Amino acid sequence: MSDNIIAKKSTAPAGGWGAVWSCGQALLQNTSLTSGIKTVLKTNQPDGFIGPGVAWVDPEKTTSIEFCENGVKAVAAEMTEKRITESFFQEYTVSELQTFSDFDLEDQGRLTCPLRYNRITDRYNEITWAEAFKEIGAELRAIKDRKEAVFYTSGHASNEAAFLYQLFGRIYGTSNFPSSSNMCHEASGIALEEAIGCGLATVRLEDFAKADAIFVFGHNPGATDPRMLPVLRDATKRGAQVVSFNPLRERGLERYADPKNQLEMVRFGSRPVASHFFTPKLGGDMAAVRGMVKAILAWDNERILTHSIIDRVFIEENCGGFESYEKALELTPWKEIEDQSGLTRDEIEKAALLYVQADRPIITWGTGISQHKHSVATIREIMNLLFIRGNVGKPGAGACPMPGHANTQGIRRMGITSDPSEEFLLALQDAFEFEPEMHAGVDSVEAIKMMNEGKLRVFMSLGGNFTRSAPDTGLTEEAIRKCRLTINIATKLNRSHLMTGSLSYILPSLGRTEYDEQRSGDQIVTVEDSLSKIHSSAGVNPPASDLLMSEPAIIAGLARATIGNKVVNWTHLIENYDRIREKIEEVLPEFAGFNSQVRTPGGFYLANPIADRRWATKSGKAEFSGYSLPLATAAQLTSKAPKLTFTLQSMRSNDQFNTTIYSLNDRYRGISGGRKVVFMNPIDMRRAGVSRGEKVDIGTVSEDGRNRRALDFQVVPYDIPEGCIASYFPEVNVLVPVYSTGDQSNTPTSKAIPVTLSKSRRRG
Ligand SMILES: Nc1nc2c(c(=O)[nH]1)N[C@H]1C(S)=C(S)[C@@H](COP(=O)(O)OP(=O)(O)OC[C@H]3O[C@@H](n4cnc5c(=O)[nH]c(N)nc54)[C@H](O)[C@@H]3O)O[C@H]1N2
Ligand SMILES: Nc1nc2c(c(=O)[nH]1)N[C@H]1C(S)=C(S)[C@@H](COP(=O)(O)OP(=O)(O)OC[C@H]3O[C@@H](n4cnc5c(=O)[nH]c(N)nc54)[C@H](O)[C@@H]3O)O[C@H]1N2
Ligand SMILES: [Mo]
Repeated sequence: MSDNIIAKKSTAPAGGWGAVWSCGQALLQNTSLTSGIKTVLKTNQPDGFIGPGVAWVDPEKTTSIEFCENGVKAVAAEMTEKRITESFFQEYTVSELQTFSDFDLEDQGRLTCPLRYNRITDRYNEITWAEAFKEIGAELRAIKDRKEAVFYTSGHASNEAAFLYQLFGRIYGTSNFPSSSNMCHEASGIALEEAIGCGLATVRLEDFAKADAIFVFGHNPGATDPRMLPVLRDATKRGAQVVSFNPLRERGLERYADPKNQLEMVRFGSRPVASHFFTPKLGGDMAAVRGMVKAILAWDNERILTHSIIDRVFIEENCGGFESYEKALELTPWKEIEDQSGLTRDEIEKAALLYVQADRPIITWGTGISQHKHSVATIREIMNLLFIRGNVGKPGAGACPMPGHANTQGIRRMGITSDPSEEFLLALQDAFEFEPEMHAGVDSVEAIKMMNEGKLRVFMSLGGNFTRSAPDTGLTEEAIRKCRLTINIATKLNRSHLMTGSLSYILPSLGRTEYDEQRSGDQIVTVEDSLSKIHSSAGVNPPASDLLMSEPAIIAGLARATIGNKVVNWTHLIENYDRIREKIEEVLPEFAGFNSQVRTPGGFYLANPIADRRWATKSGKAEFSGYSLPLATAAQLTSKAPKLTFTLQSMRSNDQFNTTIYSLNDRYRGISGGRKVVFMNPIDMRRAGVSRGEKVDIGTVSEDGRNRRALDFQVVPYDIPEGCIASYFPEVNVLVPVYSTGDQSNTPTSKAIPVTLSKSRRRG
């Protein structure tokens, strides 16, 4: 793809013809329109498969085609008619492939056969599955200290695959199970666990229909959760308030045209989505929310309204820590709140009023909240705001983190974590009669550090694109290359596969859209959406190649070759995935009746203890938190640093799914033809002496002496708070320092990177 960037303000609504056109393009690029549409119609339907990459699904609506731009593009990408065969690897060495763009790598099409890297020729060669399993098994067995192996998982994997994967790893003897969740919504799980004893959304889909206010913090559903737009728009239609907290006024929250609404489409109509926009500085949300609570408590004390606006009964009966929280509020002056949030007291009070006027508010949040240093504290503050009016565990109200991958929540439940509960490990021990390693393993960031120190020697990846999704691209690539053995289970070629260890393998798997036939017949797999509903998924297309194996079958093959069939009869399990689900049920009681439930059309909900206000915290109460505001958010550094410093956030366009780039356009933000752009406030542009269209180099303000630079980014003037700038993930991951992570969550601070800008030296 060429790089001729045009930046023009966009006025089109989210969804609408833009979405239809963009989906048509994606289908045509990859496959024929007829077969594409046929498959798309099966996405998220009861007898179909769960779209690759949507965590917010609603297959209950069986009468209408749930239109999801994300889903269509992911399906089109997976259905591509392009194939990579061995001749491709005969043509290019791995070093040559490294000069390909990420888009061009994935654009080669589906992987079709197992591949082994040959260091001498610097090429991948085709091998048989039997060879692959035998060689990898022998290598893994030869490693004495099993804790030197890392099993990474992308949030895309099914429950069945994830469960087998961690089981294999734990029997093998490691506890290193980093995942994409470590870089995504880790902070949400931790904060919710601490606050209410359950790290998941407290609401279900039906609650959104009852809510009279929906607060959307740091989330861009127009691009990243299009399925949420009709829900928000319906809320607006019935008079509910939709309130956005985001440094950017995202198009998808401004206007939306429903591609399913024929009248609207014919008339080129659209409707507003959010009713109110607050634009805090990056990292300023904790201060903003604290200000809201401070205002509400003050109104309550002054008896401004006739009735109490604090639910003291709820607090008394359910909560701990309210007094110390009140002290923390007193100790936070308005000046600090205004400085840090970038919002005025008036604005914050307006938001507070919207909140108290609602009887049933839901607060949702995205990675704009979860990828900061003080994310856990910020989410706890959001919970404080909900608690003061008893807005948790009541219909139509509650908290809802919005993680993105189709099964982020499910893989965690299946045990993909380096620090599982003792209860989980003991249940696993009972069900399979082995002794799992009880010590915590490494998460994604720790894995990078330890691989770099030469302390980890095996990196296996179930999906994902670690070297692009992880922080500090250069350092992460070096880290992977230091490994003795790397194994990638994947559908398409990506850059991570080119970062080879001494020995490297690529194992090609079936995609979600394809039939998965095992000994007992066609199989289904399951995923869990972010509202704790389990959906089954069955492919509808023939596999891209006869040589592909399913993810569960690949894991079983590797496990059998490494640790044999003694502890677990992998061959037996894989013949019929119901047997895997029986084992899941044995380990996780919430899955009682899994195999019959899974065949219920529309899926089934796992129990939500919060609905009955059962708080599984240590104290048995819902806990207020009393953190002080962070000493400085990155945006505040700008005034103190010697050189003009900005806070950079890395975000997504609607035409990418994480590291997979579908096109160089971001139609909602008016960008076409390239992604190396940096969005800036015109006042900051003047300060920095740069003009529209000019190219700049971005450099991280380094704390470890390492030089991190991203070159040649085109400046785009934009409505964004001063001191804050924005660019795209993964292009700017080179700038995200591995040492800068969230307190407790250890998630890279991808939404707050302190950087400086300089004019690019190269011309053109
Ligand atoms: N099309 C598409 N859909 C996707 C994905 C994709 O890559 N492409 N990825 C999937 C995944 S894995 C995930 S986790 C989700 C991610 O979904 P989002 O969380 O919506 O993803 P981002 O694009 O990173 O957007 C972050 C949003 O937060 C805002 N923001 C950044 N920092 C702050 C802050 O400090 N405060 C506030 N209030 N706002 C802030 C940004 O302006 C932006 O609107 O999307 C999922 N869906
Ligand atoms: N700077 C910055 N970094 C970020 C973020 C950010 O906002 N800013 N966001 C973070 C977030 S929220 C996340 S979730 C992570 C994502 O991190 P990852 O999960 O590691 O990355 P993805 O791009 O989702 O992985 C895509 C790859 O998965 C493979 N794949 C797709 N479908 C399948 C399948 O069916 N089976 C198999 N085996 N493989 C498949 C394809 O080969 C594709 O290249 O990135 C994080 N990194
Ligand atoms: Mo994510």
